[in-house]
Amino acid sequence: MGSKSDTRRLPPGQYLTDKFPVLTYGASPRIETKVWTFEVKGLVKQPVTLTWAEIHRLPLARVTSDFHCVTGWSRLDNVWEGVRVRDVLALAEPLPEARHVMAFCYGGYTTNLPLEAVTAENVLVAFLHDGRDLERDHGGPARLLVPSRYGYKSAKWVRGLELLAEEERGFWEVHGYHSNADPWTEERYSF
Ligand SMILES: Nc1nc2c(c(=O)[nH]1)N[C@H]1C(S)=C(S)[C@@H](COP(=O)(O)O)O[C@H]1N2
Ligand SMILES: [Mo]
Repeated sequence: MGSKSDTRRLPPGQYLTDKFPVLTYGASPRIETKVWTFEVKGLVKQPVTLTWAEIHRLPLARVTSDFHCVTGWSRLDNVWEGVRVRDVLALAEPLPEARHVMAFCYGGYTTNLPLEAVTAENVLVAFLHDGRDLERDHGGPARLLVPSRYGYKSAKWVRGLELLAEEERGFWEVHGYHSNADPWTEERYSF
């Protein structure tokens, strides 16, 4: 993995920060875990809606990863804990024609990903960051974590996933940000 001063860990055009900036379009929604649910819908055999208690019956997974925002900052060695998206999807049994995913959120934010990107073993519905409950401004009580992509794919206050046959573009992607968003090849903009 290398130390924090190892610049090979920094994708092109990024700079390091030790802070954890908040980057949100609009206000942070407030969702109590009592009413929180996570939904998997679209091209699945068995649509599911999990409560906070139900999703916590899945195995807890821990991922240490670097976070890269397309505006330029990178924060290394974040420790995230939550459940693997692949475990949640397995409950819903995706149909063979499902190829793409739209993540949707409390507050209305959306972001799209290829299905194979969200079934990677380090993609989480994350509840904890650096050992503490996820702060509300960082997406608490739960956010998506997609380490392989720029930060805008890590949807805060995530409310569910819709499985799709064809790609649809999420909030920033419609506004010209790259649909795939690989920081190592600087997939920042697409139009
Ligand atoms: N719901 C929601 N999720 C979001 C955003 C947002 O505006 N709304 N911003 C994205 C962007 S651009 C980034 S870089 C990260 C920032 O996460 P942070 O605020 O925890 O640092 O959240 C992503 N997830
Ligand atoms: Mo971002």
